[in-house]
Amino acid sequence: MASKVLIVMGSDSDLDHLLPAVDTLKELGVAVEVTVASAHRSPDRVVAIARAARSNGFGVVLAAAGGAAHLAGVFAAHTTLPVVAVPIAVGTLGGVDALLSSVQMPGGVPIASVGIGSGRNAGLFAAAILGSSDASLAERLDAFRSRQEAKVVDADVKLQAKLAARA
Ligand code: RP5
Repeated sequence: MASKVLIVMGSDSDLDHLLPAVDTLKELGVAVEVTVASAHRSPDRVVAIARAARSNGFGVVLAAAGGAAHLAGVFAAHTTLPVVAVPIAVGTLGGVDALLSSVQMPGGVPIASVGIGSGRNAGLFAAAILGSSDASLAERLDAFRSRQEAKVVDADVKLQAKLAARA
């Protein structure tokens, strides 16, 4: 069963935005690998990685790029694995350019996209995709949601105490 997540970044300068995805996937016990490949600076490398991704055991790809981001779309052109874009904020347009490049793919080779710089959500979404055919991972995702919910409840308890102290 394909159980690994591949994170491909257009530049090593994108890494900080992807670390939350790496950390989240590790927390969920999902194997993840990160590599750099640029659709315009190293197009042959992107094609080679994309074509080998499925046979290398990957089930989902997160493709992060900034500017006129085309990495996710180019990657998806060379694999039928699900590809999720992570638009990165660089330059004068603050990531809106990368977001629109990601969500406005012409018909035929779809990709999904998370929000600008949303590495954590990208990791969670990749886990959800793999979890759709992995009951054990689905259970870990349920446990993650429960921990997350408990933090909200805990925050509310503290908030109520703080407000009561002001009265
Ligand atoms: C994109 O250009 C990369 O994904 C990065 O977000 C942006 C800037 O790259 P560097 O100039 O920092 O290498 O292709």
